[in-house]
Amino acid sequence: MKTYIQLLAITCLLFLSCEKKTEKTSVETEKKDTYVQDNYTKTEVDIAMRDGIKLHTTIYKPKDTTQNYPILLQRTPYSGRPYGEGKMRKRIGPNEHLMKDGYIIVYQDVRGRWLSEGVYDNMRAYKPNKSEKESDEVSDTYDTIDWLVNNVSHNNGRVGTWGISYPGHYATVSVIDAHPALKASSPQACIGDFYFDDFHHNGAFMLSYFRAVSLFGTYKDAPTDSAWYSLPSLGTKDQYQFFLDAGPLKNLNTFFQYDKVDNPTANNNPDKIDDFFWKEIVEHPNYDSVWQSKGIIQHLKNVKPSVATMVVGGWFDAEDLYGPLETYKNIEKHNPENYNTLVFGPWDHGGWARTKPQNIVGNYYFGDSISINYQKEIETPFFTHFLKGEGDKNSGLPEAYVFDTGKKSWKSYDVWPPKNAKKKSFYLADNNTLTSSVKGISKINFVSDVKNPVPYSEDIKTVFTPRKYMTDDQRFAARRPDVLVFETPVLEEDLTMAGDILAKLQVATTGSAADWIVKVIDVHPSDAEETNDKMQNHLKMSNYHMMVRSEVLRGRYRNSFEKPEPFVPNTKTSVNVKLQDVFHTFKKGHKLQIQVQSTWFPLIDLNPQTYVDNIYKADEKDFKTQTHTVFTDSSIEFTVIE
Ligand code: PG9
Repeated sequence: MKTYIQLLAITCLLFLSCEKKTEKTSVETEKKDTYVQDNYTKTEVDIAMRDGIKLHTTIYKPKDTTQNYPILLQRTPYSGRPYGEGKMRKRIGPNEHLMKDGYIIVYQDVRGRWLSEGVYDNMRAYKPNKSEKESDEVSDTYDTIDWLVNNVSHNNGRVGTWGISYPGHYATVSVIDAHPALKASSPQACIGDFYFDDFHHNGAFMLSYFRAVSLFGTYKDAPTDSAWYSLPSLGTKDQYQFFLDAGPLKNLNTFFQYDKVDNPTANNNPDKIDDFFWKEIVEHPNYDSVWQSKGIIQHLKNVKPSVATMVVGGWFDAEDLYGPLETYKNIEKHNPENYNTLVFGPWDHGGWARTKPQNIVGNYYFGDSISINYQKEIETPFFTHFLKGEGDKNSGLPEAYVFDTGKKSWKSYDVWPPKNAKKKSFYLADNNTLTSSVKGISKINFVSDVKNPVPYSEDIKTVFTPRKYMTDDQRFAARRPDVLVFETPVLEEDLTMAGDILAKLQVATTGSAADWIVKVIDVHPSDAEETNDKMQNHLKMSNYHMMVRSEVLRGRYRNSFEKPEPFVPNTKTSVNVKLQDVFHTFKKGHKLQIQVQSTWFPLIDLNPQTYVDNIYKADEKDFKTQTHTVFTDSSIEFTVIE
């Protein structure tokens, strides 16, 4: 039995140790936060491109000048700030290990952004046959690397590029007509094409991106260190109701000086958003030469073998999934001799760059230290090997390092999709079933009400870009009459999907236009373990309907993204919807479920369901409720590993 004095002493000791720990933790945090200040110097230079335009470039150099260092370069539209003497980032480089290993780390404002000169263009088109003084992002990158290796002291002549999302796109750009000093590039969640990444999915406008349009759509008339654009304020957090009340897309033109943006002049009227990008979206609803010229995937045919690439993405990335998958596959396809690897984990957009101990996407928990281990065991060795080490193909890293989001474990393959993957089809049958063969052909009808579209999420909130829905529970949708549900019986053995998915729908509509959304869902058993104490209160893992993959096809583009076609009313029509790759085991005891619907609001805009030339210019009267039909000889073709 402890005496009062003893208890008092223990309490004091406990208090002191906590104090010490808190003090130590805060000192430690302090130490970590001043690491860059303590170990790097920062300079800012304006590098002249071949056409004379100067790009603002921020250079962090190790203070220790007893050795030479590789250069790690990130080109970004999001600013290389902080600007100004003595103002430094607390973290630099792809991760903390590389920051501490010692690199010259460079951030550059791309042309037309922030403190760089020039006029910005989204996904600025690559010009293969430029004249000497002509420029594009490829030449800007080449000129930048050339200046850096010839002007920054203590560099070892080897350069790497990296970036996530738009910066990831500029990393992809760096491997085209690459500078000889470029030895390694890691495009991560890299935008491939704005018609299939971010703002559009297969012809549908990502209405949930509406507020992001302004971030990339307004001109500035001089280098600036403060934002020259402003995001539209919707005046409500209920994005579903706001956009439903707003009606046709044309009613949103009021957020932009839609009629003024013919000439890319300065936006001298700060109260208004003078948005050239909105006009580009509105005037080009089809996959025409404007979007095609900006896509980077088509230009990945001659990547020098001297440039090693590691493409990184997240299976639940709501923004850029097409980009990294197509970037990896096209480098692989057109440059088979190159060192080109793939890392895809259980992450949302950029999740692999975070250092949170728990890896959770939305309400779904995948495990601890997944991104922390990736940074230490994959990303750091990649750059070390090619920028400081041997630089040969023996990096010791796998060709495809992919996370099975059902088993919650990593697998390495020497090719992606895996060699032994095979196609396996399920048919959308009566009585909400998925069957392995067609059991007669019947019709399943549903009313698609444009006044009551299917929500894409249960959450009442306004997003800058969508994110969480990619693993969200789909029971709320399954219980709507305008969402068709098809599912297997409880699986008696694991079913592992590894690769892309193709929904081969047989449909009809009373109208002349329709969107087709397909969702692949992992139905968890009723006794599923509650693994996430941060889950939204109204949810439980019991019977959790986890979204594994989803995609839309705007039906007018079923035969061509360039040449839209109406549906002939009440006529059975083939519509194929390609869904991006997955790596997911539907475990024994779970069920595979498919949902099919025609609205997904406001993730995407509403289809009028009567054919008009340009939905961005449709009128209220064009929007009509229709009855759609799915025939039971529709099938879903999966890529599976037996
Ligand atoms: N790809 C992402 C994005 C692009 C455009 C608008 C909003 C987001 C990104 O760069 O983060």
